Amino acid sequence: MTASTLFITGASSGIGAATARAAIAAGWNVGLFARSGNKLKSLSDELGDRAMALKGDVTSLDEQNKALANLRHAYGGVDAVFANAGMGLENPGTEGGVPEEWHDMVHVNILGLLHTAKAAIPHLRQRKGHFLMTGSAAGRVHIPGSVYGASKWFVHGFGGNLAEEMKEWGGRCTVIAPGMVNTDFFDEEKPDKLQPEDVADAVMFALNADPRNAVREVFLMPND
Ligand code: NJP
Repeated sequence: MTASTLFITGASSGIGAATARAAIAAGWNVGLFARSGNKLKSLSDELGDRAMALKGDVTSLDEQNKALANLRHAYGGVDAVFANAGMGLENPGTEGGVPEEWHDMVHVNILGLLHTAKAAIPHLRQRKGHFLMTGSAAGRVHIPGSVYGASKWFVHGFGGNLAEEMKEWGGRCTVIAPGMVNTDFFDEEKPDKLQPEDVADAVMFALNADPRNAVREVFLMPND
């Protein structure tokens, strides 16, 4: 049987890189998309022939269209896409927030996700495929003044709407919503929080569910 193929944005570190490792272990091909070409190269070297480094920026629809076309050319099609690229803010809150930082974050967390979906759907439609996106615990509760959290509320709202759209042709859509995860997202280590492998497990759970079962959201929290 031909291996299925997963495109991952934000694959150069943290949750995206852990998911790439889990998917390879489960027999998938993976396309690794992020801006850091050197990190993608070393990860694809580690993962072998079933991994492809695809350097690009999620804020560019064109770069994602090209990456997905290259991935399809290499492996014959794209069965699943994990829209995981995202960034936080140095300056939290609304009164204390910095508009230039909001601008960059909205372009990655919101418009980048929309571009990933726009680029991915034509591929996924051909295979009744699966679109997953990284939301957040911060997209499920209200946090005082959090603009980052509000960007993840967008992810959760869009995820539900996209699930309804994809259902029309048999596709599935899942929001992966973790609490704090020990990744480069933070400047210091978070050993007591979730590990990126825990989130990768959640992605694989949703991907592996029987096709009759559309897992709409996986919400996971550190048990500390
Ligand atoms: O963090 P990190 P995570 N174009 O910093 C990429 C969400 N989340 O794994 O481009 C393309 O290791 C960046 O790659 P590069 C969070 O909001 C986290 O924790 O090379 N890619 C890197 O691969 C985010 O959505 C926590 O710099 C771009 C990746 O994004 C997702 O989890 C909790 C890009 C970030 O990896 C993965 O973050 C939660 C661009 N323009 C949700 N900009 C948590 N860690 O606690 C960034 O609820 N990337």
